[in-house]
Amino acid sequence: MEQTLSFIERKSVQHAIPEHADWTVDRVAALFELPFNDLLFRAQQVHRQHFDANTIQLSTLLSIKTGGCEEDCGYCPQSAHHDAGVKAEKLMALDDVLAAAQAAKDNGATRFCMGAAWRSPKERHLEPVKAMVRGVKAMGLETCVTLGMLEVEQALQLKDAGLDYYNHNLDSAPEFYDKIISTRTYQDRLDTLGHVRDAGIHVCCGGIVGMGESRLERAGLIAQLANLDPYPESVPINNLVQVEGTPLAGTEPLDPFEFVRTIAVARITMPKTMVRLSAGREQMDESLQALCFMAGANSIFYGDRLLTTANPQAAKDRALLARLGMRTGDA
Ligand code: SAM
Ligand code: DTB
Ligand code: SF4
Repeated sequence: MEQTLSFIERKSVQHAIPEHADWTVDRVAALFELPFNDLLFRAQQVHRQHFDANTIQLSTLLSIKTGGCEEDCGYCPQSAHHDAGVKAEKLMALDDVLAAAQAAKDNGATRFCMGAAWRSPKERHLEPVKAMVRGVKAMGLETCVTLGMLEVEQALQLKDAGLDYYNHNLDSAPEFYDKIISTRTYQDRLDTLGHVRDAGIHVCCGGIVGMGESRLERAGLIAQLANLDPYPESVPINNLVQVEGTPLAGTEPLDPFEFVRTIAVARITMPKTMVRLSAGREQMDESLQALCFMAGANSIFYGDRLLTTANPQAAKDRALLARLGMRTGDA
């Protein structure tokens, strides 16, 4: 176990982290077990090798199709299987989406991510979504969509329209997954990620913590992500937003330091990825967010809403970044 190494040995380990390692669950778990300060120190070293540690990338989210989803994801207020008070809506009109993208750009975001509460997009959905991607791209924003499971043909069409990133999360370790979702498998998710990769689209893939999983299961999630070959270009780490009416409401909240550890372990195991401090910031205080930045998070969702739940006000985020002397842009 790494925490039993001497100081000198540990220092040499720090400089010997390979670029594409075989991150066994045990090796990832050993990182989680490090003393907090040692873990953060290592994460900062890795972060500073690859990024400007004072720059944060801003992505704005928009729910282009809200609610009424066929899947039964236990955390999600948009599932038709739960009664979380989210009304099912139709796909948004192009002009409204482009107006939201323009507002996000004017506010300082560099990436615009459009999310749909679908199991997978139907044939009739693809043309309107492609028009949204083309329009957002033409504004000079990076484009991202998250539409559920995707076939390779659909991925190629989105790539053609100018899609930069596809978000599709593994969500949890494989052994925890069945406790959360029954309507699609872990392998379904891996298949979609393969199709996205094959189409030449950047992969945005992460997960949720605070769902009642063990530390070993958090290590299992990170190991899965880090062993994707190549690992994702963007890794959102979500802290469960508990929504009344979803099966996971009432789960014991995660120790905040454990959340910071998860960020640090993602940074160490995926040195060049954008680690996104994602859902859950509204429930965090500013010191905790600052610790997440120290641990290697270099991207946030920026704007007053995530998909259906609240995110910190943009002005509040700007004030926080200013207090920390942090810049925005591509790190
Ligand atoms: N329906 C598509 C799908 O699931 O692939 C795209 C949208 S879905 C809402 C995107 C991601 O949001 C999920 O994979 C999950 O990681 C995250 N998410 C959903 N509800 C959440 C919650 N209550 N707290 C934290 N993350 C959540
Ligand atoms: C991701 O990993 N987190 C975002 C984005 N990808 C699409 C979504 C968070 C959703 C939080 C719950 C909600 O607002 O509905
Ligand atoms: Fe549907 Fe996505 Fe929510 Fe699951 S996470 S219920 S697939 S919108």
